[in-house]
Amino acid sequence: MKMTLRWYGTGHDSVTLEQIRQIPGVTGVITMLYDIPAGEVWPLDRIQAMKKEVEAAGLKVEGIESVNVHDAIKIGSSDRDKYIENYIESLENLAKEDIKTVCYNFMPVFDWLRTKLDKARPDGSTVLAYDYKVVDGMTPQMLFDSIKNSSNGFIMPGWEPDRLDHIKGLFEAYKGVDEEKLFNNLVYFLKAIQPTCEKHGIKMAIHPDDPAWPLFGLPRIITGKEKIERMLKAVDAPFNGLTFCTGSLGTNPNNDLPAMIEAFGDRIHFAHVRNLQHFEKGVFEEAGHLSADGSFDMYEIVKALYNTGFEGPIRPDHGRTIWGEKCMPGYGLYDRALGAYYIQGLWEAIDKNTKRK
Ligand code: DNO
Repeated sequence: MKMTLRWYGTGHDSVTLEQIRQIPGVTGVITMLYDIPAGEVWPLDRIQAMKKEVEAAGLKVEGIESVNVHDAIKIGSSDRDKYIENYIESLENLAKEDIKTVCYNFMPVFDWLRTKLDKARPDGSTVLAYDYKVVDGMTPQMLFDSIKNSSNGFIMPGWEPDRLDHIKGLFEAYKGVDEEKLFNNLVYFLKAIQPTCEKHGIKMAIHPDDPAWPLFGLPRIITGKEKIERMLKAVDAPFNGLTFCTGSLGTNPNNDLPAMIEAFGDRIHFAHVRNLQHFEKGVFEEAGHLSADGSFDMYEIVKALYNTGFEGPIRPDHGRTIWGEKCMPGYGLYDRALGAYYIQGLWEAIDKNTKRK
């Protein structure tokens, strides 16, 4: 595995490349061109400049999170091919710079959802939290507003203002898009980009839906073992893979994370490793990465990744906000650095133990 940290780019992130470089074992970043709206081509010169900046700091661009998919593709509207062509051009430009792991998601209208971005933990840290009762009592617009107002002034990924402007129209446009239709639109998209991905060795890593169930009547299709297996089989080629995100799939306590990792095996192209604490069904909050701080067995998760021979990028995910840091909720330096350290500690112990047997 290659240990990485997600980085939003100069001007968007409170964390610098120089700080990331000082976390032992972290050799690369997962980044994106944050200001390019979904559907537009990523210009080659912008990719080159971003890569140059990362490499000047002694790090590597290990992958992109995310090249976002335009809603026309998810809806399957008549103009989708134009957006697919743009997507292919972005992939080609990335491949020219040898950037070949691409994370994306296929969630309608919005991306991940939490109902509170600054929930206090008993230790005084704050975390992102979810409570189904809050979601039930709010409209999507209210949720957008509450996320915007509690993000410390940062633009949260997946909640960019250009989405806010279109939310009503988007809900209209998704009418008639049920689970089956969304799935077929994903397959159409994957088949269309397949030749480009295979030509350049690009690994597409779909991100699971977070939380792993439908919201506001919108379908969600990357939520559990059977559905993911169906997706992997529908376009059964190595390029079509997964971002294994423990924090997203783990929102549903019935998802057996280590078993899923073993089942998906080499179709996992990218790993997000973090911990959640579950309370009642549909009520959870994010925790420190340490097993004892939450509900997941992080040792079993890392061991399962190790056992599949995972060689791709891995990153700690949403951290707690600790030690007075002023940062984008979930994406501060301190707790993610602790997470990176911990995951590497588990990996080292598993590796030595395996080799000595
Ligand atoms: C949130 C992230 C998501 C993720 C996208 C991938 O913190 O986990 O925004 O990056 O869903 O496309």
